[in-house]
Amino acid sequence: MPELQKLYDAVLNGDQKTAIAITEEALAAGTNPMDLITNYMVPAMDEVGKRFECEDYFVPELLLSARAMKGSLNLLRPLLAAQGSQPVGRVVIGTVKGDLHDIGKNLVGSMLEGGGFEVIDLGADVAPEKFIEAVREKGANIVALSALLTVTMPAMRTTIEALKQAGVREQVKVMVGGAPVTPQFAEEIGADGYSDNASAAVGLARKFVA
Ligand code: B12
Repeated sequence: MPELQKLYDAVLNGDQKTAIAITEEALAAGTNPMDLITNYMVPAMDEVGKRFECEDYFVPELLLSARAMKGSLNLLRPLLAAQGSQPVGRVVIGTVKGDLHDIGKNLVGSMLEGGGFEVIDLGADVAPEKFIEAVREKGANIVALSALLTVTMPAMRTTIEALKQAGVREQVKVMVGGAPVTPQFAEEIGADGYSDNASAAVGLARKFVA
C-alpha cells in the first residue's frame, strides 16, 4: 500500500507523474477512489487555492497542480461512475462564442472537479445553444462562462438571455469570470456570481449548491 500522503504532496507540488503512480498503486491495493479524492486530492487543491490567494503560488503552480490532479482523476473517473458516487453538483463550463482563450477556464474546471463537482467542459468558442443543450441533457445546476476579450464579454449577456429564452435560466446558477470581467458587469448582465480566480470559483459554486 503506498503512503497516501504522497498523493497530497504530489498534487500540492504539481507533480503529475507521482500523482498518477500513487493513484495506480492505491487502486491496485484496493483503496476506495472516493477516499483518495476526499481525503487527499481535494484538501491538496484547497491548500493550492489558499497559497494562490496569499500569493505564495501563481498561475504556473496552479496549472501544474491542476494537471497533476487531472492525471489522477482520469484514472478515478470511470471507477466513480461505476460506483454511482453522487457529485456535489453538476457544472457546464465553457468560454463564450468568439473567444478561444481556455487556460483560465480549464483551471476553473479542474478546481471545480477537485472540489467534487462533475464538470461538463464544452471547450472554447461555445455558442449559447450549446450551453442550453448541455444544461438540458446533463441536468446541470451551474453554468460557468469565461471570456478574456472585451469584444466577447457581450456574448456572456447573450448566453444568459438565451438561457432565459429557452426556459432553463431558473434551473441554473450562472457564474462568470475572465480577466476583463468585473463584479459590476456580472450584475449588469444578470449573472448570479463572479470571481476573479479559480479557487474562489469553487467557493462560489459550493455556495450555489449549499
Ligand atoms: C494566452 C493568451 C492567448 C492565447 C490563448 C491560448 C489558450 N489556449 O487559452 C492565444 C495566443 C490563442 C491568444 C489569442 C488572442 N488574444 Co490573447 N492572451 C493571452 C494572455 C497572454 C494570457 C491569458 C491567460 O491564459 N491567462 C492565465 C489565466 C489563468 O488567467 P485568466 O484567463 O484570467 O483566468 C483566471 C480568472 O480570470 C478566472 N476565470 C477565468 N475564467 C473564468 C470563468 C469563471 C466562471 C470564473 C468564476 C472565473 C474565471 O479564473 C482563472 C484562474 O484564476 C492574455 C494576457 C493576460 N495577461 O491576460 C492575452 C489577451 C487576453 N489576449 C488578447 C488578444 C487581443 C488576443 C487576440 C485578439 C490577439 C490577436 N490579435 O489575434 C487573440 C484572440 C483569439 C480569440 N478569438 O480568442 C488581449 C485581450 C485584450 C482585450 N481587452 O480584449 C490580452 C489581454 C492581451 C493584451 N494585453 O492585449 N491569446
